This record gives sequence, C-alpha cells and structure tokens, in this order.
Amino acid sequence: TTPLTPLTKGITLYQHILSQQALNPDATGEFSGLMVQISLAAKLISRELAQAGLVENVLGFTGETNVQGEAVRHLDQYANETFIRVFKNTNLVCLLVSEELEDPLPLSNQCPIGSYALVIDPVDGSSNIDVNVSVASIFSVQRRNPRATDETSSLLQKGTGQVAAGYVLYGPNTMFVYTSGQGVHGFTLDAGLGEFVLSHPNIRIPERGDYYSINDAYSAEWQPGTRAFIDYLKQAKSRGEKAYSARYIGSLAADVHRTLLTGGIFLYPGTVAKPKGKLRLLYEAQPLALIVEQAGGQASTGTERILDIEPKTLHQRVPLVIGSPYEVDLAVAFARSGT
Ligand code: AHM
Ligand code: MG
Repeated sequence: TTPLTPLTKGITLYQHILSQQALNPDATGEFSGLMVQISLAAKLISRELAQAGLVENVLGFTGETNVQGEAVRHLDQYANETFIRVFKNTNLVCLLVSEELEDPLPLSNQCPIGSYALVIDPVDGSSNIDVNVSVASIFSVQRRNPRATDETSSLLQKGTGQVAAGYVLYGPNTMFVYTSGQGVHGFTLDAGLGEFVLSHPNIRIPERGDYYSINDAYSAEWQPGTRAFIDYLKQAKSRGEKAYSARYIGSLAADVHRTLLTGGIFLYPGTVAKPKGKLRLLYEAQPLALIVEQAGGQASTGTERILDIEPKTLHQRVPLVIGSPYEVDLAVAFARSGT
C-alpha cells in the first residue's frame, strides 16, 4: 500500500494541516488551530447560504452602511460575526481586519509580539447573493509586525509577508483553497461528512489561457493601455492564434478561481477617474496574489507586483491584473507603454 502523504487526495483539511504541522519541528499548533477555525466559519457560512430563500434574513439588506459606504447585506453581517464568533476566547488571533469594520478588532486579551492577525473579506461579491451566484470569503493570515508602534501600522505589511492566504468559494460546491507557502491546495466540502476533503492538490495555473475577465461596462473610462491590451486579445484569431472568450462573474474570488484552474487573466484596472480601481489591497488583492503566485501565476497593478506594495491604510484600493504568466506579462507591457 502507498503511504499517506500530505497531498493524498481524499484526506481532510484537518489531516492535511496536521501533517504539514508535523513537518515543522517548531510548530506550536496555533496556526493549525487558526486554519481549522477558518474552515469552521466557512462551513457555518456555507450552511447559512444553503438556507437563503428558505428562511428570513439571509437575503437582502440590513439597512446599515459599512466603512466602504456600501449597503450591508444580512449575509455580510452574518459572515463577519461568524468569523468573530469562531475566534472569540481562543487566543488564536490577536486582531481582526475586515471589510466590514473600520478599525482592527481585538480578538484576544493577550497580543504578544508576532501574534497572528486575520484579514478578511467575509463575503466577497455580495451583489451576487440574492441571485444565487457564487460568492466567497477571502482571508489572509499575517504575523503582526513587532517593530510597529501602533495596532494599525502592525497590520500594514507587504503581501510577501503573509503567513497564509486563501478563499472559500460558495459555488455549486463549497471549496476551501489556501496556501501557506507550500503550493496551493483545494478542498471540497463533503456536506454529509461536514469536512473539507482534498480534491485539488498542488494547483498549477496554466502558462496561458483561453479566457479574459474584465467589466466591459467601464471600457469608455479605461486607460489607453487597458483598451489596447483588451483589443489585442480580441484580435488573437486574426493573428492566427486561438481566440479568447470572455467570462465575468462579478465575484472576484470566483473569477480568480476560474482563472487559476483554466488560465487566462482577470483585470479590475484603474480608470481615468478612479486610478486605483475598486478592489482592496489587504483583503482582496494581497491574498489572491499570493495564491496565484504560489500556483505559478502573476499579480500586478499593471506597473508593480501586488505583493511588493507597502500598504498605507487598511482599506486602500488597488488596480489588479492577475492570472497566467503569458497574459499578465502582456498586460503589463501594454500598461507600461500606455498604448
Ligand atoms: P464587494 O467586496 O463589495 O462584494 O466588492 C468586490 C466585488 C468583487 O468581488 C468583484 O470583482 C467586483 O466587486 C465587481 O465589481 P463591478 O461590479 O464594478 O465589476
Ligand atoms: Mg468584498
């Protein structure tokens, strides 16, 4: 019989994490506990989503507005509270940064130097909830910077410093995709078992893909480099290359997940009026950039590697160009030349 390895399909997320922990003699088990609690939040949110439309107060708005100035949906609130609840009194996470919270939220009484911070977008793509289209939770785990002088600046770190990152995609299946710097692994929720089971070990993004993904409704506001790049992709067939097809779900993690598995590119560029675009650096661009780079892809603003950006504020926005090396290189070349 073949001995079990950490990458054996069919093992549970917990078993996978424990086997990774066993490879590290310095591991205290805290990180493993943290990942298990994230997966618990994911299962709770997945279960809540499965009830949408059947019970009150899952779909629709709460009537409140979040720090982004956006109307809060019931599920945004439920997911945010769920992450807080699963970490309360565990001392696994010192501070929580969330799209739904203006300031970092302390989750432990003690926050020793180097303790963990969790950075989340509890429900990404929430405009898709009410129409039963995929949404996701995105997360990033970092160690608080011991040299920082206050709470907020201890969380403003380059994406290269992330300890782990991932997302939970609530689609036809619920999937947990994560990296802790040793490749990217995808787990599918076995609802009967209540466990995430390794279904996609060692995901590698194709070198080049067949799809591009961008919100075309903003094309009149694109910068010249973006327009020239998309036009170039549209003309692939006339150059004798395979034609591209377009896909845009409007849930970032779902669009990036497709791009990860099938290759190609996702762009949320800056526009002339909004040069920084819409997506947030800390809990959208950084974690997805780490995932895609770990899978062999690239993530850029168009001119700069996402993981090299020094954040200035918790909720800052950033243009995002992410996907297969071939298409991202091309997009960057067009962005740089500005034509
Ligand atoms: P959200 O976090 O409020 O849901 O907003 C982020 C979402 C992303 O998931 C998605 O890529 C983007 O907004 C879509 O925006 P647009 O409708 O402008 O294309
Ligand atoms: Mg979001």
